[in-house]
Amino acid sequence: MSVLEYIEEKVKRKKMHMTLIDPAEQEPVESAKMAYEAYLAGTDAIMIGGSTNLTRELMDETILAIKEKINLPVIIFPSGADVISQYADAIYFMSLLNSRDVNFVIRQQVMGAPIIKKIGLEPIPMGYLIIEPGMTAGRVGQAELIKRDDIKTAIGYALAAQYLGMKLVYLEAGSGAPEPVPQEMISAVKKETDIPLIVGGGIRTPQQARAIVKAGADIIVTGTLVEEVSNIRDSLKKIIEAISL
Ligand code: 1GP
Repeated sequence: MSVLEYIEEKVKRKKMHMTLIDPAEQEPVESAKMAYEAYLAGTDAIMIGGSTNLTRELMDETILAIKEKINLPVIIFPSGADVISQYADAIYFMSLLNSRDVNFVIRQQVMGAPIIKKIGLEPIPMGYLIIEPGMTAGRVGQAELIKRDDIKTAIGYALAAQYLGMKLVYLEAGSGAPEPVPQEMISAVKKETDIPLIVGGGIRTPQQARAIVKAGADIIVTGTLVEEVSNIRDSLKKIIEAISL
């Protein structure tokens, strides 16, 4: 089964949780420990990526360390073509649709595609949309941020992603955002589109996670949480329980 099939099958039955690990934040062995705790808490997949200070070597070492410990899908969440590792199970082949910089819309993808083909990695086409405040991803990705109350624009981008053939759409408030993407935007986008909806950025509490899936998100992503809490397993368990209710 491909990783996309795994996702498509799971979202038919339940809300999914993915754990984002930034390899630049800690040593590979520490990243692997975090992934293991997330696995024990019941996360469905590990996403690997970050906006700054990443190298392919660090990606390789981190993914290998994680794969040694757990059997969950490891998906690259790339910042560019230079971080593509052959050791992952899949890569989000994503376009930052609301970037002003063509580099993030298509050029990095043009550079990455032949590498992905050569190493036989599974590409998962995804439309990536950055909503205010966007944080580092918004700045680095030169995003023309979608305003938090501009639901029409969010729907337009999400539908465009679907009509371009992308299999997933991701509403991103930015890692560490003070507030997640507004529920009204999530429910409107879910209502108007037919592809699984991922929501991430600023999700810290079980209450927020629950409100986001109730609004219509199929998959939630948490990253900062696992870096900040003392007990990853307990904290993530509470989030995962909240989205399973
Ligand atoms: C960032 O959406 C992810 O790309 C996760 O955000 O770090 O705020 O959980 P957090």
